[in-house]
Formats: sequence, structure tokens, C-alpha cells
Amino acid sequence: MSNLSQKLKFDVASVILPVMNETYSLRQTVEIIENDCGNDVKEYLIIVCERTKPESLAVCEEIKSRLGEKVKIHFQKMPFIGGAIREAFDLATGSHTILMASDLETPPEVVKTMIALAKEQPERIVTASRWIKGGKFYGYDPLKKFLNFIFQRFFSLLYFVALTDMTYAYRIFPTKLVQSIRWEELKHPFLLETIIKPLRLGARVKEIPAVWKARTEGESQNTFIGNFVYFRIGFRVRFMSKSQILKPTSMV
Ligand SMILES: Nc1nc2c(ncn2[C@@H]2O[C@H](COP(=O)(O)OP(=O)(O)OP(=O)(O)O)[C@@H](O)[C@H]2O)c(=O)[nH]1
Ligand SMILES: [Mg+2]
Repeated sequence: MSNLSQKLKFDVASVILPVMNETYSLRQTVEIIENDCGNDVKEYLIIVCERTKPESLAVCEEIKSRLGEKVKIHFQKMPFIGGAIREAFDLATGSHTILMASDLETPPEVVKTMIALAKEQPERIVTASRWIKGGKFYGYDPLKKFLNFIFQRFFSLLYFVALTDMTYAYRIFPTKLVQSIRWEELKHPFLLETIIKPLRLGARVKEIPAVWKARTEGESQNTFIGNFVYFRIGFRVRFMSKSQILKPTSMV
């Protein structure tokens, strides 16, 4: 871990935006971030695949024609959301990387707060929570919300942390950290993996509130049954050693 704890400064952020069926939601996400803190963002890594809708691809191109080099549209090779984000992690060149969605379920207004906190303590992960004061769910399926609450309690006990929302993949990381980890999952459980592996490596994590509102266009790629597969990686990582979590080149 010593290479990760070397003095790190916030320089600029890389923002990851996976895209499947978003149009105005993606456009609005980029607009809000640009207005709020565009100077702190080096690049938008827009990740698309063969299932990305043509109208979404058109919006990606439109954003690229407006922002130029700041926008990189990457066609993923590995499948699913985990594959998309894992490739984006490797492409990121900012000191920090922001993991979020393009469907407005990760409210882009929170990005400026994440960046401000990363400037204060650059080595720390800042992650959004829907369960702490100031956070909220709007339009979340009641059964899913109940299960989500149980999952959160279970994983915070299992990892012995005070975190309230480990499955909400809205976070800023030091880029070096995400690039040093050997990632495994390809589907939605990857989103949990992005917090539990850093925790096992001793990363410090701060939660900030965010209001989750159900998307108003397109549909989620996650299935109800898929929520239960989170337990597999949840258990596996709990008992992994640091050397199993890190890529061989990142070991000290
Ligand atoms: N490039 C790419 N993007 C994806 C893929 N799967 C999902 N996304 C995008 O990643 C973001 C989050 O995925 P969603 O399917 O909305 O899932 P979620 O909101 O995390 O999950 P739920 O709350 O369970 O619905 C969205 O902007 C999706 O369009 C994928 O396979 N490839
Ligand atoms: Mg979503």
C-alpha cells in the first residue's frame, strides 16, 4: 500500500459516464458538472457498447462536438456495467476518478462537493449515501428499499464500518487506487466491489448525502434477482488478503 499512501494531491478529475439509453439525462449531467466545477474536470470518459441506443450515441457525439478533447467516447470490450467501468478506470488520467451514472440517479449537483472534499483530503474516498441525513430515495420500489436497508446493515457489520450506503456507486477515488486493484465482477455486484476492496486495503471513506430520484427515461440494466448476487463478492472479499486484492504490479 505504500505506493498508494505517497503524498497525493487533487489535481483534476476524470468523470466516468456509462451510457445505454440516456439522452437528455446524459446531456444534463454533463451540463451541470461543467457549470458547477468544469475547471476541475479534465475529462469525461463516456463508455458505450453495442447495446447503447443510437439516440444516446448521437447525444455522446453532440457533447463531444461541444467540449472537444475533454470528451472521450470509449467502446467497451468487456461486457456489462462492470466491464464498462473497469475499462474506464484504466483510461482515467486525472488524479481522481468519479464513478457515477448518466441516468440522473446519481445527482450531478453532488460532484462539486465531492471534488471540494477531495481537495481537502485527497487520499480519501468520498461516497454518496441515500440513507444519511440530507439523502433520500424518490420513486424507489418499496420492497427494494427494504432489502437495500437490510443489505446495508449486513455489509456494514460484515466489514465493521459505519457506512450506510455501500451499494450506491457514486464516489470519487484517487485514480491510483482504482488502477492498483484487481477487479473481478462484470455485472452490478461490481458496484459493491468498488467499495469493499478499497476498504480491505485500509482506505478511508467519507459519506456525503445524495438524493436518489428514479430515472425518467430508459430502464435499469439491473434485475431484481441480480441484487442477491452481491453477497457472493461481499463474502469473498471480506476474507481476501491485500495481495489477492492488488494487481501483482501494485504489490509492495
Ligand atoms: N456502457 C455501459 N453502460 C451501462 C451498462 N449497464 C448499465 N450502464 C449504465 O450505467 C448506469 C447505471 O446502470 P443502471 O442499469 O441504471 O443501474 P443502477 O441504477 O445502478 O441499478 P438499479 O438501481 O438497481 O436500477 C446507467 O447510466 C446505465 O445506462 C453496460 O453494460 N455498459
Ligand atoms: Mg440507474
